Amino acid sequence: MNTATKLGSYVLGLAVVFGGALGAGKVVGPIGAPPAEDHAAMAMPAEQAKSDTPGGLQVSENGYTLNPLSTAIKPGEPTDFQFTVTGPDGKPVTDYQVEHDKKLHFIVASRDLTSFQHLHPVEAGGGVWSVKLTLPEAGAYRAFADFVPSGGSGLTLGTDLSVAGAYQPKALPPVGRTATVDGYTVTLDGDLVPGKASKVTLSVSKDGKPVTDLQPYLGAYGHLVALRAKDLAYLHVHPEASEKAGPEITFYAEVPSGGDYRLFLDFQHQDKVRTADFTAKAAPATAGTPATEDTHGH
Ligand SMILES: [Cu+2]
Repeated sequence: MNTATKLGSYVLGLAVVFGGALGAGKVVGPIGAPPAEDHAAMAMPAEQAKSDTPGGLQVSENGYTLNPLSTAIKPGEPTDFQFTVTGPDGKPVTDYQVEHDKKLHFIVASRDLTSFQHLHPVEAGGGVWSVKLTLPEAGAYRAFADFVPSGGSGLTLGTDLSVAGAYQPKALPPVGRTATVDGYTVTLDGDLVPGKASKVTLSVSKDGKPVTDLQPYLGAYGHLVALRAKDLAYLHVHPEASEKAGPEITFYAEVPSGGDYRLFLDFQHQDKVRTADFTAKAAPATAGTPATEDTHGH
């Protein structure tokens, strides 16, 4: 991060602090200000330095490469999927930093963004990761490995997976603010604004009643993954540290461009992890776009 960016973040950070102190709902940063990273920095000190290219678009980055060892995957059949991540020395990486309770997070989504899984492979020795993977239907999938090599910065590498068979691509689900899963209703508040850490609040209810006893999952009450439609760019979404077990879970999502995104929220209640999914549209970036309006107050 260069000095100008640091200074910009610092100034914007002050603006956010002052906005909060005055109870202002809207904070307008200087035109052309860099994205605010302050919330993320506070919540997750070990978070990687921000790079301009979104994660997940490359199979190899900074000398690290994702190598699938399993290729033949049949629709609907569990596969012992194995892979390695090789480092700059060409050898499988065996030393990882724990992030969100795990050394490596493994996300698999269908290319049409209608199927999503967040899995945690186990180490099979020698830097080989192993996970039981079932891809529901024939088609094209993208797998992401999200990890921090010890002594390095965080990376998300992506690789395509193919499942042979007749394939019917599905249209992107329509933009919406309500998702239902297993009798739970999850509502989405807040808007994605390109280049800004946008506050996004998800509220969980069941049978019309707010859920206030969410269980911590991977060290937080919810985990959110955002994937950009069309290229499946994988976005870091930072949870806001919270002692409250629902019904609201707050995140700061920073999207790099306008357009459609798929949001996948993992939350745990009554010992089961469920995923609520949404399609959200980010408005195209315009000069002087205000930061996300805070409709909930502090
Ligand atoms: Cu994970």
